[in-house]
Amino acid sequence: MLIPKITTFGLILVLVSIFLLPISLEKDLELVMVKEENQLLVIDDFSKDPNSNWIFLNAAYWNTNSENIMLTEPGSERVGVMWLKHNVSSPMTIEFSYKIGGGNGADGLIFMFYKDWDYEPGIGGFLGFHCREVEKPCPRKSAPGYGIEFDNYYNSKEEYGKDYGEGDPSPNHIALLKDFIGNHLIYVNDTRTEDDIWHNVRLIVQNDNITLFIDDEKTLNWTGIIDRSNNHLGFGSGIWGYDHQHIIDNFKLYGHKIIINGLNPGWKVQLFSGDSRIGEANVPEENVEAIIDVSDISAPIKGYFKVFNESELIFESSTFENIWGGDIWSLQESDSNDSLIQFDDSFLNPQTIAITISFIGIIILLIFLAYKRRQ
Ligand SMILES: [Ca+2]
Ligand SMILES: [Ca+2]
Repeated sequence: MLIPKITTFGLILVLVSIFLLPISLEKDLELVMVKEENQLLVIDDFSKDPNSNWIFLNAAYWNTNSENIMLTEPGSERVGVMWLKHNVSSPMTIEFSYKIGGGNGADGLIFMFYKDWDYEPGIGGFLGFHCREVEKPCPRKSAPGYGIEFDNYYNSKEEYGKDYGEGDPSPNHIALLKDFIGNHLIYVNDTRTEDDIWHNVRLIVQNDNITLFIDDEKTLNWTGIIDRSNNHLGFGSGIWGYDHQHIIDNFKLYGHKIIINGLNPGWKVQLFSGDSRIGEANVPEENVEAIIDVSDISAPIKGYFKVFNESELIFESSTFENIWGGDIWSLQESDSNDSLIQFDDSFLNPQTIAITISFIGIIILLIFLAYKRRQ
């Protein structure tokens, strides 16, 4: 009577394991959101040697004590320029802080972008934006590109050079320049050009719009066709006879799109910060990625993702501290699901239990069969 009981017991174990296996397989399809890369992102507070990211020219140097960049300091007839080593021609957001002052005036600093860097930076009121024809002849558009200038000294048309044309609009102005130091596409008169106080800049360069915030206040807004044929960015500053300090710090460069791949056509991704949904995108037909526009959101974003298939929420990520425009994220199955035989998690997981029970059941059946044959 014992033998049928053993057989039944073995069979029950095998059946139980057959029920448990699908549960364990379903658990295996756990998803995770993983950050792949961000090729655009540059964050530099200048606390570490910046020479890996930047090229420094003339008077510009890394101030190791105050951990910032001195573009120009008191002296005469100086220019300081720094260039980011990698090229950028896409829409972007730039942030930095600056402080100008401490001396008896002049000349200002400039953030340059989509710019040609193949020239000798001009001193004084030229801010290193292009060459200075006083030293040697150079054509007006020898180093085309854009600049956001913080100009604290009035230069007349004559001072900029007769051939060039335009002069400064006022002694203190913040302006968007193109190609030439006297070509102000748009400007505002503003005393934050030499008040010896730190200010925070956020510059948003979109496809056809440039918006400048200073201390979170919208200061310039310009719309038009933007020439992206040059791809360098950096800073310049010049002094002539006066001697302000021109210092920058806390540089950030990031993009306007977050790409999430590993999805299916027709799915949808939402980006949340706290309880508020700050971005959303659908996966187009015959595609596997969603692109969320975050161009008007200051980064880094502390937030999380929700992924929906055609009808329902299928995944919600944990909260990430640092989501940046330009990030590429990927929805993936979590690592521990590649093989059925994987015991590294816990011996109590359903998959392990199912395999173990099944194994015991088969052993019992084999013992029973061997026993029967010997009889
Ligand atoms: Ca000037
Ligand atoms: Ca100017």
